[in-house]
Amino acid sequence: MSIDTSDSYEFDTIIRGGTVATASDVFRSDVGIRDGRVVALGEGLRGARREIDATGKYVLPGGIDAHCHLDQPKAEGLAAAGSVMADDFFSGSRSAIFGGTTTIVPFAVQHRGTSVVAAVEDYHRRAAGKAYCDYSFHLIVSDPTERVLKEELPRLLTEGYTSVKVYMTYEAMRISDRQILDVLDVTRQHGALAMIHAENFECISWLTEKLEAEGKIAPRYHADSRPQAVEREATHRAIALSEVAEARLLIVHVSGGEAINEIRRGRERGVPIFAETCPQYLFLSEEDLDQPDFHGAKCICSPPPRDKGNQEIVWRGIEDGLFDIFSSDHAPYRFDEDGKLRHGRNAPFRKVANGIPGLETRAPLLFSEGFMAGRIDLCRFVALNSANAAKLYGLYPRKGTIAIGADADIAIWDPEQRVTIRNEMLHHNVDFTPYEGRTLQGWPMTVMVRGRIVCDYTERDGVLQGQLHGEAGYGEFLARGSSARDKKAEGQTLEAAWI
Ligand code: DUC
Ligand code: ZN
Ligand code: ZN
Repeated sequence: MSIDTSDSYEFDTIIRGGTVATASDVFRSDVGIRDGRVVALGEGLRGARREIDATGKYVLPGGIDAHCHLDQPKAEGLAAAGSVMADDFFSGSRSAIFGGTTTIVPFAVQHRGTSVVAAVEDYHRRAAGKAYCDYSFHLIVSDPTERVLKEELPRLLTEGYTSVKVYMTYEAMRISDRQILDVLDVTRQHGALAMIHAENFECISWLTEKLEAEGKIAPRYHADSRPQAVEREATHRAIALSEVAEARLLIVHVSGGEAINEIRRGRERGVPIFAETCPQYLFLSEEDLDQPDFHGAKCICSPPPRDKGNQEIVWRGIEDGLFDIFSSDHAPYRFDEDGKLRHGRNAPFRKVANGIPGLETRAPLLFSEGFMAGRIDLCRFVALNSANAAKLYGLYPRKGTIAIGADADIAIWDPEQRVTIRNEMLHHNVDFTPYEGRTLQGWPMTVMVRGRIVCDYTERDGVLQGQLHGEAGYGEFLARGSSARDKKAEGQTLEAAWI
């Protein structure tokens, strides 16, 4: 990097000589940045206070992790009740930037008997002054009262909280089909997007009781309590509800082939369904739940990781456009008494907090095993890593692309870096990563949020050393617009629907 101290310069920064990619194009270009935005693209740009040499590197939009849980207050009736989330906005956003992610969208959660507006206010307090990157909130509605449906949601949806998650399972969070229809009706009217956790609650509780009666309580039985049929049925029902309500719906954390088939069928009927998957469904399997000394609990998440065959099916959905977005579902519980071990090392799987960490490893895993391994091209990587989330959640084109006028949220990836993931190199507050020891090809070496370098890496003796340059509190809250247009015709990708 070089810095010119003279006063007259056209750009604050030029990123020189890299290969720039968006969700639609890959081109050689310098990137000129002024006042936090991209203001020029082209070769031979001159006149910047600071230049970054990106020769041999990929200059990509910063990642958007549109499904992560940070500093969520506890609710009774969840496996996590009593467990404490290890990451707040401070450590969570710090971890995000070191993995090339520059926008995060966690959840403001309404618990039963409380107000959604109050949940949003509480969540703003939790985020204030702490974030290293920009952030927005999805809403979670667990109690869709008349007041919520008629007053709170209409107000919040127009104030920039344009996505609402509902649950079909978890005692404390689930709402009925009728209530889901009510929520979908409100999101449709406001051009917002509903998100759904699709698993059949009755099946899970029936199976869990049966397994417990047979003494099958170890972490590996978590997978048996939530087989694919449980997810398939709920996915089918969720799609039918979306069809009936004529409302767009995103199925979050899709884990395997059976739910995927339902999504394909729904789309063939023209239902406006969007789909998300997560690294755990590409890189973990039910075997990871079967580690000794209760270590399998580290990989308990819902839906559970499936078998290797399903990993391949999920990869196909990554490759062929079935999946619109790729999120971490970061749910940070330490392997200690505050987290996964809250009820001890012999606790039944039912009592173990659900969730795994992944904010920092999400984008590098997809870059390495998707793009570098030749499964997807760079445009598809950008689409899954950031552009589609920006479009779906009303942040595009401010976020999710490198274009004139866009925020200069940029990650400069070095495809030559070979990095073995170790928890000690990560910046979250969780004491493990499920990807420990996995070697990746490529890493985001310099990360910018609105034109400011928030972190970068140097290499010493073959090991990457991360440096934090950003400040907690630099990250801004993003009020969002309404989401991208419907997927109109069957088989149409989000990219095509956007044009
Ligand atoms: N499942 C969820 O639905 N949310 C958080 C983590 C998890 O495993
Ligand atoms: Zn969920
Ligand atoms: Zn989640």
